[in-house]
Amino acid sequence: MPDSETLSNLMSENRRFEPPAELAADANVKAEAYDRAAADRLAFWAEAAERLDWGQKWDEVLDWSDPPFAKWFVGGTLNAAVNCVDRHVAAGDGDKVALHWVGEPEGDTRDLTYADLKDEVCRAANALTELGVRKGDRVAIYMPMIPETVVAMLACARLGAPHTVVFGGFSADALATRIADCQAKVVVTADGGYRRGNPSALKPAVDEACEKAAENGQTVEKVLVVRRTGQDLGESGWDDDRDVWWHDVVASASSEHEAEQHDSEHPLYVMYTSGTTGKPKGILHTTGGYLTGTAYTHWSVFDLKPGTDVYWCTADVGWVTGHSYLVYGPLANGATQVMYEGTPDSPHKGRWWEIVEKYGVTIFYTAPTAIRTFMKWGDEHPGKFDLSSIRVLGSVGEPINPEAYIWYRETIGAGKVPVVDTWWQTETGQIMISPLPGVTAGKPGSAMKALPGVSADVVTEAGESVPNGSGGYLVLTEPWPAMLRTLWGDDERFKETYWAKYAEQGFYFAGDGAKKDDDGDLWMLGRVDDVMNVSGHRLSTTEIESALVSHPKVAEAAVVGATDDMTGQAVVAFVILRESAVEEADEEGEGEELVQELRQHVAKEIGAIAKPRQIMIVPELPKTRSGKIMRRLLRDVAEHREVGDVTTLADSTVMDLIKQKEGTGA
Ligand code: 6R9
Repeated sequence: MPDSETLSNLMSENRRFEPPAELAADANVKAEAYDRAAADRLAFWAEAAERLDWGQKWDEVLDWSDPPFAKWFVGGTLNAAVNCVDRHVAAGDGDKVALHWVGEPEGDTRDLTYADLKDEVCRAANALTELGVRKGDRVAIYMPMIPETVVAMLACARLGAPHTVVFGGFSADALATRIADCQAKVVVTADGGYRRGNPSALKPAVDEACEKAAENGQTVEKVLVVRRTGQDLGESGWDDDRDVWWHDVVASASSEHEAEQHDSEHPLYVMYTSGTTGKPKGILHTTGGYLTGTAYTHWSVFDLKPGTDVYWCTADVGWVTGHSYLVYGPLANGATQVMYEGTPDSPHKGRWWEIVEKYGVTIFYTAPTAIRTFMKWGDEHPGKFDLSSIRVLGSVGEPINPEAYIWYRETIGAGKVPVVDTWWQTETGQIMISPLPGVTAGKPGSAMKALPGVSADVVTEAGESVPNGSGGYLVLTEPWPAMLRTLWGDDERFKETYWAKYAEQGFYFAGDGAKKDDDGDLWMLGRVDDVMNVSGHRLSTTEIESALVSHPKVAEAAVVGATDDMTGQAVVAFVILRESAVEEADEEGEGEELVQELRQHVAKEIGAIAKPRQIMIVPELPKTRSGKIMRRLLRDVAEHREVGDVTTLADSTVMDLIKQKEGTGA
């Protein structure tokens, strides 16, 4: 839980921003939606589901007879890819641009209309079928931000083969674990993608991952490879029996493909996310409810006008935001959107704003960590471009601090564009708590309140609703359409993680702290468990600790998330070396080389995002008498504070030893 100082700083924020009159007058969703949804929640979601094309209409909106296992739109059938693509073509929007794709190298762009997208998805669906993919099979996707990534996801959805997209920045080990856990038999990848002006390889990591997955009992039968960079394929090269080029098998496939209508509860995808243990959780999303939840919230929260808006979500497809608000929500709504491959500073720090100007982006959705980075880079970069097309700004991934909110509104939004701070999770699938741009008088730093049809509360340890002005745990009190259905292959962990804490009340425990202000509006306060949030990405302390301990020189490790101006939280690790390594480290002069080696090791095991900002080599870790590491004390050290109460430590001198070391191994 955040300290009381943070809380009172937030609570003294009292600026309000009314929605612009014009936007309010023409808004997709008006204030009455809250009352209508409250009066009959299921009727409200049934109406939202009417936004989609169904093969067979459902018999029952929600089956909650076996909680926490929900079934939405029971008996209904639909095809997610048809809803995202074919139906727009059928409705006469085939020539409308679905994706303005922008590659990182300047001038490398492609526009795909809905008709183009339909042809590509059908070809890919035929090619995947040819490669042996059948309904129900799992397909792993490990790709850069290119149109083929979206095509591959939709082709899987079309076939009813759940995809699991693994972020291209993750390591071969992380990919292998995911392939093995969901038993993927096909992997879709690319030779590489562009990052910071250079080609960055992906295929060699897939080769390594396939080998590792095989050791864990999962044989990948086919690897489908998009040629993006044309770079060398690395040592392992090309396996003629296993590897096939996308341009060989997809380009030659037929663009006719008859789509099957799948059951509303048919699995759509598995997305892995960090939990409080070392093993990532495979969040399972299904079809009808997920598509209803993402399409409705994309339309309502961003006030999408599909005929005129140009929407841009900067998230990578490897995260849930890319799934819900780059692929499924926007495409189900027939939006025209921008998709950008590279980093915001390639080749210059105004690249994003140049893209906004070029395509006339009207709705822009990004993360606080990016906003803070732009603040640091200076107003001159956005200042060079015309951003006047923007009419709605969104934020996601972590709490947005009032300073960043105000900068976003002032500098990117010309001091008048509403900012929607959207709270949700991989598990919730859809935005849950957010202002509505045409309804809400926004408060900088507050996600405000649950959307129509969503029920959230802040409760005490005992599950009682806290009064206004108090903080507690964020819970969701009623099921919602895009909710996760279970953890892949682990119903027990699903129940234990999300539903056990408030089993009596039947609440979903989100793992976040929150506070209600005097008006009852919600302020998110970050995770209450051992999950860190670094640049909007979830990382588990345990997972990084396990990675460190897997290094032969490390005996024990403790990881904490320390407050960081730029990334929200940063990873700080405390490491005890094995005896043999201690002597070596001393010889090498305070172990600087070893620290670098350990940082690299974490990058290799998990991915560069997990690399600790700082590693301190310490002689002991602070533990309670029952052997629990007291991370609170380590956080004090990491954040350069006076160390708090040490009386529950088994050995109270440990903190003195650690303090002595502070700064030496950083
Ligand atoms: C969509 C996404 C989920 C965790 C969540 C919370 C944090 C996300 C937030 C926010 C405050 C917001 N979070 N949005 N905190 N305000 N607007 O980020 O999913 O990667 O699963 O992370 O992120 O802590 O529990 P995911």
